[in-house]
Amino acid sequence: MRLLIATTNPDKLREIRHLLAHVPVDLVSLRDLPPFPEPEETGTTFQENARLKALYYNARTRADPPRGPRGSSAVGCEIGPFDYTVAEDSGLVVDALDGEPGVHSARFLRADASYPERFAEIYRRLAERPGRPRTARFVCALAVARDGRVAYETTGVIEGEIAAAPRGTAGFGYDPIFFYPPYGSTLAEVTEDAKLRVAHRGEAFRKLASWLKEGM
Ligand code: ITT
Repeated sequence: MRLLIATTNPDKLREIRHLLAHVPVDLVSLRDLPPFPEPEETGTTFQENARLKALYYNARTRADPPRGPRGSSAVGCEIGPFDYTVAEDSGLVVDALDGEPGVHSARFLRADASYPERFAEIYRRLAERPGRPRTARFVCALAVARDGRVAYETTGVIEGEIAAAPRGTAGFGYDPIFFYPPYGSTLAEVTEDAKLRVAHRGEAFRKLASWLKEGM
């Protein structure tokens, strides 16, 4: 079985390979293919964006791609088809910031902002709202497309708090400011294994692994 993992994010991809290592599938990622134009992530929810990405990349890698207005085929069909196209949309939801950065996590502040700059902006906004709870969560919405339709979808969530200050160098993205109370540390202070046991992407891809195995 060939799966297209439709992400351009190398950190997500490393975690996904780790999570699906025990499933007998060939994983191909967008990083293994010639560059595609990326779809605009216009959804207002993680789930909408996950579906949008899964369907977009599925259409572009089908054996019988939809025809354009002048009969031209969608690009990229020569490197498909895949049995399934798997996309995920994820991000950090901070309650005191009314859910921000949320679906804008990858582009929060500016598309080219560094994570330390983003952390500083989050702390600046939190300081403007003293007394609000520090609760936050990471969400991962996953969608699987096949033959132009969504064949499976699920989500994973991890609940935590915004740390008093960034800590740790493991993981990626917002991990240094995500404090996970049961570990007494941020997700950037634990191993990848420990993170994935409890985190959003771990939950979502373990459910995907069970679904794939049921169909084998
Ligand atoms: P693709 O759309 O190509 O998959 P992306 O990075 O643009 O890559 P998203 O739109 O889903 O993906 O944005 C996800 C962002 O959320 C990611 O870039 C991080 O900033 C943040 N994020 C998601 N999961 C995370 C995690 O496990 N740890 C830390 N930050 C995370």
